[in-house]
Amino acid sequence: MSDYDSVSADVETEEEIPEDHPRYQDLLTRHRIEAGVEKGITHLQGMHAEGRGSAFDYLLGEETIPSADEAERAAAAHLLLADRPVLSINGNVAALVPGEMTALADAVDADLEVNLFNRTPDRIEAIAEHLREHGADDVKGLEADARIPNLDHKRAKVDADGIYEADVVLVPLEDGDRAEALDEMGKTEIVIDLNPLSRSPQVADVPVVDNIIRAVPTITEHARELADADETALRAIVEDFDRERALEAAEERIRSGDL
Ligand code: PTJ
Repeated sequence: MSDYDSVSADVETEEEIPEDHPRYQDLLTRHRIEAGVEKGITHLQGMHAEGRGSAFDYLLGEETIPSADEAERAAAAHLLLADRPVLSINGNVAALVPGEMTALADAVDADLEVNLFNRTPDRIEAIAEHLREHGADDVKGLEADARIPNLDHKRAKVDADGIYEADVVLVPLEDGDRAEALDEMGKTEIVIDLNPLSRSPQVADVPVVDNIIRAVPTITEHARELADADETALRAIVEDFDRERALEAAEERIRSGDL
């Protein structure tokens, strides 16, 4: 029997997951994704994405490695420097960290935009409502009155005054084609993805190789600490960050981690 079997089979609510379980964070993540699917927020493909992420997290030791923390600090600095920062929300992000994304948006004065790979009006509406239930007062993504160039019609839809006009975008768990298309638009792209070899972190200005449930609160913490920093100090953090080194450090940890 695996570490999970005895617990996950009969867990009905989040509160029933024992906090002292050795795989607590992973059980919690899996539970939130299942609940997201049941609520019509998360696409079934989100379960596959979660499984892939979970395997990489296991290999990373299920902790924020030092290079990821540096990336999270650089992400906070970029968001604070931005004129029009936008945080992108898909079905997995909404299920896993709705309140945490709202708190980050508040800390860096960013907009939240629902931006789906498998786009349906019902899921857009359900996710916007879910975010409002978690404290968001203005949710973008419902207008979809602009298109990301070089992507097929459905996957290209964004808000003209949201992602389309943004200078800095946080796109967690993003599809590779869309991450590349946003990069080609010249945006500063922050990607959260547990797989450092995936195309999205490979094209990101700031690849954050960490579980989103740890990454988002950490970026918010850094943003709060840096709230009074001047522009020179923030620019120095951005310039000191080395994206290649961050990707290499994560890959090295995965290949040589002590499990
Ligand atoms: O809600 P939609 O329709 O927009 O669809 C969202 C998914 C995630 C299904 C869609 O964007 C998709 O299929 O994504 P991919 O191509 O599977 O990429 C998801 C990436 O996120 C993979 O590289 C996973 O390793 C990674 N990932 C999964 N869970 C986490 C994660 N990264 C960080 N934290 C996680 N909890």
